[in-house]
Amino acid sequence: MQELISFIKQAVLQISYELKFPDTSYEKSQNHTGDTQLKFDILSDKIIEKTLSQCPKIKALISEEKEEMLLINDEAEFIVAYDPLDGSSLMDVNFAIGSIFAIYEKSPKASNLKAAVYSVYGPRIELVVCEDVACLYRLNQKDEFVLIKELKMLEKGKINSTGGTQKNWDKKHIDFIKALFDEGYRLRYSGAMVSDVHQILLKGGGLFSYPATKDAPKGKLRAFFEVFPLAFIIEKAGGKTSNGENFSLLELEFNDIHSTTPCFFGSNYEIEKLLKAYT
Ligand code: AFP
Repeated sequence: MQELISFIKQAVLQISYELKFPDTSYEKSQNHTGDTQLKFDILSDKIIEKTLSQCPKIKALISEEKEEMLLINDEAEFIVAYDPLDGSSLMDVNFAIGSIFAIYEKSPKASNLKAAVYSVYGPRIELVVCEDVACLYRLNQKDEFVLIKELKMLEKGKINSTGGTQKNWDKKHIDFIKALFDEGYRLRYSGAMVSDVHQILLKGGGLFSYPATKDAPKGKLRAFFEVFPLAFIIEKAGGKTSNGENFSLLELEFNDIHSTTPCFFGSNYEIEKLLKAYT
């Protein structure tokens, strides 16, 4: 696993170099889900594909930017699903964005997740790597990722980060979010899931949610490369997750690699409150 993670670090480092002087324009074509792609989305995808293809441990790659899984080495054991540039619509405003990686053994299923990694390209380059515990690393001047600390969620947080178009929320979500604000929670939402969840993890608590909405009844965020890896990290750090009905996002199963799900990530208090409000 360490060898595989070192390839991910190389790809992250390369993307972080390219981000210093990026082309922030859009391609004329669209991807398979009909999204107009940034040139930088495609560049990040190419960097990750090229770097990870050299890792002998990787059987296949699943990219948010590609319709099909890419087979690399049938004999190898791990499948890496990745979002090359999460929050790319924030590139023009120079907010923090990131890359997310889920490492599955044998086949892509939440129960086969062995590790998850994400990077944050902000004022600093940070990496969270999680096998059994979630560890924060920072890039130093020698281009090395230096371990800073283990990350742990507290029992309860203070921030509330919720996505989706509010006019399309249903009443139970409106009431639940209002109840958190009435209790004193403060709004924190950038529009890059990786940065918003990173904030909750670093502050030790709070809630990130992207609910089912009238226009997106199955949510917006993608299970295999966004939701599962971040749920794995939050739960290993002592937090909780749910889709609004169950006790963990990691219980969910999907056949389509581009499936989406409503999702909630937080500390114990907020997820218990969610389950009482929702069920
Ligand atoms: P992009 O990568 O296309 O910018 O999408 C980002 C994202 O998938 C996730 O990072 C955000 O939490 C979510 O979309 C924001 O969506 P809303 O703009 O609907 O809140």
